[in-house]
Amino acid sequence: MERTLIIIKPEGVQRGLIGQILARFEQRGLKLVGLKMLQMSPALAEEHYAVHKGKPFYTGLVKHITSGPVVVGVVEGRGAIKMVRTMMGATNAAEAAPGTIRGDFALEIGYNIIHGSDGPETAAREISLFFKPEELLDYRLASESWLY
Ligand code: RTP
Ligand code: MG
Repeated sequence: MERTLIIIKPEGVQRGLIGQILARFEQRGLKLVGLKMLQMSPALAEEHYAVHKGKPFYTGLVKHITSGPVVVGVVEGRGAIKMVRTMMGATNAAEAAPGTIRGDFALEIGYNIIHGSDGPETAAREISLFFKPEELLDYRLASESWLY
């Protein structure tokens, strides 16, 4: 099983999309093993987006992600990293396919609603930035035997 980090960005929280976004992952059969609401500090945001440091959008990105509460979760399932990325849709929401989270709820690259880790190393790093090991739950859903 694979684990990946998701963040419902401030615009997703402000627009009342938390439930709908989490429902998509649950309905697909992915399992939430960690979930919390917080407002990111500039230091945490800079660490999280360190790979983008120096890019023209970096300052605005950090300012935006720290501007209000976010929902941070860890999603588990077979191939969860790629599956979540597919369900998110293209980074530029204007080009995201209908049926994806960005394609259904967003218009702009800078307000694209959701973050998802982009690979196994990134996922491990990002999960450890936001969650202590004891905040991640190891449990089995009754439905799992009907999914796998
Ligand atoms: P994310 O990290 O949020 O899951 O999104 P991503 O992998 O699809 O996109 P990434 O290239 O990692 O960029 C991180 C976030 O920065 C904002 N961005 N703005 N104005 C721009 O050209 C630009 N490029 C990226 C987006 O909000 C993107 O999600
Ligand atoms: Mg990214």
